[in-house]
Amino acid sequence: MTKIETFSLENLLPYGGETFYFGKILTPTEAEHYFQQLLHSLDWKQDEVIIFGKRIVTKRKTAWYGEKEYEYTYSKITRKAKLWTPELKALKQKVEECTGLPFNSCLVNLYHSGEEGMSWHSDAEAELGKHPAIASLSLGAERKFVLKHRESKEKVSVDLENGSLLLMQGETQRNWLHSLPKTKKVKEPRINLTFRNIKKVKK
Ligand SMILES: O=C(O)CCC(=O)C(=O)O
Ligand SMILES: [Mn+2]
Repeated sequence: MTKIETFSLENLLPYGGETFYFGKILTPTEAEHYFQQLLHSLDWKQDEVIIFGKRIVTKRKTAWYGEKEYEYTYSKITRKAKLWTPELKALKQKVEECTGLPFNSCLVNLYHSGEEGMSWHSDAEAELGKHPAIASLSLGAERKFVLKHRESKEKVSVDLENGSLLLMQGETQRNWLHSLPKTKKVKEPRINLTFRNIKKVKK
């Protein structure tokens, strides 16, 4: 029996991929503890992205960790992973227990408020292999997460609660985009951890 069956989870997507919402896997006390620990201990960087040829420094901060110093490229930036901190290792183990899947790296995002978000994209980098599984753990402010089918444009949304886990797998990255819309309603910060499994190491 897979973990998905054990939790009797239903696929949020009507076709073209598999995305499961596990709900809260951490207690509010654990979620608050990890939020504070990560906020103060991770090596946060502001991303520089190139949009229409212009170099823009995002307000959102990111941190990139793993079991090796993997190089990872997203939005045309390549970064070298730092090695797991004790908190990230503990969270990785928790996420592996819940999903039954292995993860060797994690991209962590810090949104200071609802004024920061992430625009439409998919996590289909070559390093992750053909059908990447991505486990997304949320801490802090509850935010809406939206998936949009590339062809039909059908949308599916889910509210990511404090301490909750979402898993995207199978064909999800190939057929669906996802985003974290900005919102004026949310004033509180949020940390999101996307655990990934790097298959091919860049030479
Ligand atoms: O913050 C989120 O929930 C989404 C993050 C995300 O899509 C990513 O890091 O690739
Ligand atoms: Mn993503």
